[in-house]
Amino acid sequence: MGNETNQGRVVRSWVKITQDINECQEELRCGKNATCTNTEGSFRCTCNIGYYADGYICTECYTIFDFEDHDLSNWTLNGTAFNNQPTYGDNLSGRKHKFESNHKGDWWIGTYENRSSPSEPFGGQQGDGPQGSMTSPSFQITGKLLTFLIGSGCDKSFPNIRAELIIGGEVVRNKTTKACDEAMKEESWNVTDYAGKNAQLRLVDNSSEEWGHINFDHLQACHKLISDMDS
Ligand SMILES: [Ca+2]
Ligand SMILES: [Ca+2]
Ligand SMILES: [Ca+2]
Repeated sequence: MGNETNQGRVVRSWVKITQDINECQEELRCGKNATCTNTEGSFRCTCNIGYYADGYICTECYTIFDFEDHDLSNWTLNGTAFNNQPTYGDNLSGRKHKFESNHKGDWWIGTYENRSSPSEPFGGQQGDGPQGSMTSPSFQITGKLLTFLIGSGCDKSFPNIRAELIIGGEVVRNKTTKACDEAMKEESWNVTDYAGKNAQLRLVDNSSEEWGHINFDHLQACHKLISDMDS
C-alpha cells in the first residue's frame, strides 16, 4: 500500500509491489559445486567447470550407461550371450546359491541370467554356455576417469570375460576380473589421454566355461581421478 499527495489531499492506492528475492544470499543455495546467479523472480544454478548436472545437483561424475531404460536397441549385439539383457532385479538371490550381484538401480547386465522383465521367473538363468558381445552407441569422453561395476569371470574363463573401451575402432582399455565372484566391484579406466574423443564400450563373453559370464553396470564419467578425489 502506498501514500501519495495529490493537489493538497492525500489519496491512498493499493500498489502491487514486486520485489525480487536474491536467493543466492542463502548459503549453498545451489550446492557446493555450482554457482548461483540471481535473476528477477528466480535464480539460476550453473555447474562449476568440471562438474556435471545430475538432477538438481552438480556432481563429479555422471552416468553414461546404467541400463535403467532397459532398452538395448542402440547397442550392437553379436552372438547369443546378451540376448536376454538387461537383467531385472536381484535375480541371483532367486537361486539356491544366495549370491549378490551388487547392481545399481533395477537393471544390469548379467550373461548368466535370463530375466529380462519383472514378469519372468525370479532366478531364471541361461547359464554359462552362450557367448557373444554387446557394443554401445558412441559417447564422448568428457572426464578424466571412467568408472564401472564389473563382476564374474574366473580362472578358466579369464581373459575371455572382459569389458573394453574402443576408440577409433581400437581397443584402448580393457578390464578382466578373474574375480570368481558374482558381486560386481567398482573398477576404472584413466582416460585423461582421450578427453573429447568419441568412444564405445564393448562387453565380451567369449567363454562357456564355469564362471564364463560377465556382470556389468553403471558406467560413469568423472571429473577427477581417484587420486584427486577429496583433494
Ligand atoms: Ca531472484
Ligand atoms: Ca543399473
Ligand atoms: Ca558365456
